[in-house]
Amino acid sequence: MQSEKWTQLWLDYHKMYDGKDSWIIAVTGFDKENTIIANALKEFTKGIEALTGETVLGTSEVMNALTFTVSQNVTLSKESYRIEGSHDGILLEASDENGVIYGVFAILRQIACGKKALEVEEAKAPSNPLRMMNHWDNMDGSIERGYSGDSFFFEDEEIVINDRTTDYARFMASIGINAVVINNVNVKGAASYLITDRYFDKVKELSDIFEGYGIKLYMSLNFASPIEIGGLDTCDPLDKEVIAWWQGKMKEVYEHLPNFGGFLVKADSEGRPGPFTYGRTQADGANMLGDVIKPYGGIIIWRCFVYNCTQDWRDTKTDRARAGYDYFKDLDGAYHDNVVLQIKNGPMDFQIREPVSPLLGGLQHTNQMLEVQIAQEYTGHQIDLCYLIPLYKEVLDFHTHCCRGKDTVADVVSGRTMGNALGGMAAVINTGDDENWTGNDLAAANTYGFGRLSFDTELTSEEIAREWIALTFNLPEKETTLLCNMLLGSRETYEKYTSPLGIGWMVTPMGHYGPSVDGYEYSRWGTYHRADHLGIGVDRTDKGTGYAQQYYEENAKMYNDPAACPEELILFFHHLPYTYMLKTGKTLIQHIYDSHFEGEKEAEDLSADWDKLKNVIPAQAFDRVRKRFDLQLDNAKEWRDQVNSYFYRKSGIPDEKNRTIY
Ligand code: GCW
Repeated sequence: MQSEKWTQLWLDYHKMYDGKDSWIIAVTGFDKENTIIANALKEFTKGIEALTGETVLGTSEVMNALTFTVSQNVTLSKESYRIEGSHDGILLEASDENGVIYGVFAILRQIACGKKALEVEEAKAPSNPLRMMNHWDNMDGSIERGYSGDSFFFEDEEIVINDRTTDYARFMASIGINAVVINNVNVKGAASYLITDRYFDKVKELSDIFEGYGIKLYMSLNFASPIEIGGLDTCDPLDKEVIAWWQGKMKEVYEHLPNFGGFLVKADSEGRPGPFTYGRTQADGANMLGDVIKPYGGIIIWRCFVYNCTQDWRDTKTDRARAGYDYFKDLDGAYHDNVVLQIKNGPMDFQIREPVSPLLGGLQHTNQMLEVQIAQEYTGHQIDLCYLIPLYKEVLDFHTHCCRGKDTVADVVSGRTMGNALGGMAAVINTGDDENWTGNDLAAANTYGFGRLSFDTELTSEEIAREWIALTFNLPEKETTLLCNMLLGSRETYEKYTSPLGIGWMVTPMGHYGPSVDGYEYSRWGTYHRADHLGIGVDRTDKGTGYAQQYYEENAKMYNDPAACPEELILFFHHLPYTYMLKTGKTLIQHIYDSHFEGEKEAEDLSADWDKLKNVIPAQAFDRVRKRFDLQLDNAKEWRDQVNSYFYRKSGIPDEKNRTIY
């Protein structure tokens, strides 16, 4: 059963000051009946009243009232806004409805962060055209890699729509999200029927709610639909009958869902069907779907998570990290202009630290989009604290060297590098039907942060953390700084007690929580650390798998040479002896020991810091997080001890500091 109560996350406005004014609203250029405008004004009213105690009287003429003027300004770019407070009130200018709703939330955010209503000021255009959440929600109500309860979109193969749906849409709009994929990329069973009469009415209802907040609804697609729901015996993308089937299907989809955004496709990946079965390329598959959806203005987002998942650990040449680039680089330029390739931030799979995928910017003539994972699959299951925004920032700021100037990942996916219109950022979201939406209350900082960052990639991790704390908890300065520092350091803490130096994995198979050093070492997934009694790490240099050579020269050289390789990634690129001397003057093995002891200690500190916030955090939230810190401590100890014992036993080299290794 879905929970009947839910929190308001970062829209739980706190009274910031006692305002003495009342407000009227004036709208020029926009249609007040438009649902996005109407919703934006509702949000303004609700927010101002809660934040300042001032009343919003609507449009009736009232003497001495302040005016909230919403005005269309077509010279502003798509979805952008300008807000400016003055002694008369606030002016919000935007070129379109989305700009209005983002402007309203910007006003409320600034007040919640300490400005008076009449002091608000900002002009912003979104950094990315697509700012998207990917739900891995299944129609039975479960969520793949979900750690916050069940789906609030699906239950028992039905679509669920209630007040929570609207709140979800409000939250997403408030952070600048304009696209949501409602179902898991692994499309199976009932989910294949989302594009049939069985679900159209409900999907339309959902899509209308989203539309009211400027969000386009997208769905994940089963590439084998022509077989599974169409009764054909093939889904070969070049087969005439298959193409005709898809043409009819798209027509039907858009007759029912006129505002539908398009499809996300996981093909030829981890057992999902795809064009390879028919000897066709990824471009053949993506372009066929792109062509049939084009008349309706839809887009196809095609994932690049394609790799051989039946590897043998004895084979040291096949390298999963290479796969994305190997499969997609040659086809650069072949993809049609309503197709976007969605690329995971790293070449493997959302580990705590990976190099940036060489496909990002490696493709120079193809729409591309960055995929990150807010759901903490490998980063602590929303039990352990792990603020992921610093990781996303590193990826966005990475210089691909794909060209001179404008060569960062942020440049590439925003469209600035190639001048293309389609691209952006997508995240596997971490929400579920738990009362607090994200299991760990502090994990909502990642949900919030991803949206804000996708809208404005210039924001810093700290700015985002401070905003989120102000909006969610409105803490005094000292406590804000404490919590902010807890968030900012948490990713490195997690990295230290799990699998540092870019080695990754070592997690319990299947579940992906807790240590199992050899858990994936002999399996088929291509996820090896290659530790033996002499050393550890994967040789991905020109003498090894050659992965490092997939980067442009500057980066290829840097990664190829252990002395130049950033040490936090050194074992991703190099197989090194335990006696290898790191720049810190420590041997590799000593670093492994120290890092795990330090990480565990830092987890204890985090937990103790949380206790200092007991009096300022609402009791329920405090307790929920408290329980998770206890579990995090167990986890950190377990990781520390398992990893240290394993490497002590393998290497035979004792800890210089003589600490207990079990
Ligand atoms: O990391 C893997 C996950 C799968 C997921 C897959 C993907 C949705 O373990 O659960 O499937 O990535 O990204 O497609």
